[in-house]
Amino acid sequence: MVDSKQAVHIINVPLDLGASRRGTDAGPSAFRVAGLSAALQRLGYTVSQETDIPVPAMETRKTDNASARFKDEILTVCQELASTTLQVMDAGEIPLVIGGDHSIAMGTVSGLSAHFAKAQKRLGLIWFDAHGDMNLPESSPSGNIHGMPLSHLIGMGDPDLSNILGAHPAVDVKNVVLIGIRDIDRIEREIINKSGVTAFTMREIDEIGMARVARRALEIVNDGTAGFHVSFDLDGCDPEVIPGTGTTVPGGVSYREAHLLLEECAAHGGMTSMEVVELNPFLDHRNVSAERAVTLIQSAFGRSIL
Ligand code: 5AB
Ligand code: MN
Ligand code: MN
Ligand code: MN
Repeated sequence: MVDSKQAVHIINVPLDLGASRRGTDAGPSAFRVAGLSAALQRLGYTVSQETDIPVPAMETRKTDNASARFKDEILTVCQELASTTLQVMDAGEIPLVIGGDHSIAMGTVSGLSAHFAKAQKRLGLIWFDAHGDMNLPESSPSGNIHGMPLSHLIGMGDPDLSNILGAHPAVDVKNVVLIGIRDIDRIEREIINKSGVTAFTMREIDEIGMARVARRALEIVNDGTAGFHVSFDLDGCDPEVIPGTGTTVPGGVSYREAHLLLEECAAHGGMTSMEVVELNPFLDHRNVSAERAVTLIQSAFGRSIL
C-alpha cells in the first residue's frame, strides 16, 4: 500500500524491442531529466534506490520470430525484471517501473504476483491504454510484443511469456480492468470480449465520466485481492496531452481525467506499485510529455491540489 513512510524503488527498463518504432529505450533518461526522483521526494517519499535492468540494443540482435519479434530477448529482460519487482516487494518498498515499451509489464506484474502468491494472495490490475494489448502471437498484425502483454498476464498465448514467475495466470481476469481503449484489432476484439476482463472504453468514459469509471474500476481490482498495480501506457492519454509516444490515437483521455483516475487510485490506498511505459522522447516535439508524466505519477503517489 502506498504511504509516504514506504520507500520508492525506481526500476528503469530501457526496452524498445517490443515496438516497431525506435526510441522508448530513452524513456528512463527522459524521466531522470524531468526530475522524477525529486518530484517523489517533494511528496515526502524516500527514493531508496534506482535499478537499471540491462537491455540489449536492437542493432546487436536479429529476430526470425515473425509472430513474436525478439521474444527471446524480451523474455530474458522480463525474467530479470520479475525477480527485481519480487525482491522490491519482499523488501517492503514500492516498485515504480519506468519503460520502455509495454512488453515489460509481463515482467513487472509476474514479479508482483510471485510476491503475493507466497501468501496465497492475488493482485488486481488497472491497465490504462489506448490499446487492448491482448493480441496473441497468432492474432497480432505486427508481431510486436508490446501489443500482447495483457493476454499473457491472464494466462493465454506463448507459454514462456505467460509463465515468467509466480502464479499462472499472473492475474485473474475478474480483477483486471482496461481503461481508455479506443484502437482494437479485429481478432483482438474477440479475445477481449471472450476473456472476462472488464473494459471501460473511451465511450464509457464519455458517457459516465472518469470519476465513476475510476470508482467502478477500483471495486473490481480490489475484489478479493491484496491490492492493485497500475500499468499506465502514456498513449492512453490524448495525443494533445502526451505527444511523445509511438502509437498515438486521437480521442483519448484528457489531462485532468488521467489525473483524476490516479488521484482516485491514491485516495483508495490499495495501490501496491505502478509502471509508466511507452514514452518516446524523440517524438516529443513540444517537449512536454516527460514532465506531464511526472506530474501524473505524483497524483498516483498522493499529491493533492490543496
Ligand atoms: B501498446 C497493435 N494493436 O498489436 C499491435 O502501445 C498496436 O503497448 C499495439 O499499447 C500497441 O501491433 C501496443 C496494432
Ligand atoms: Mn500498451
Ligand atoms: Mn497503447
Ligand atoms: Mn504504444
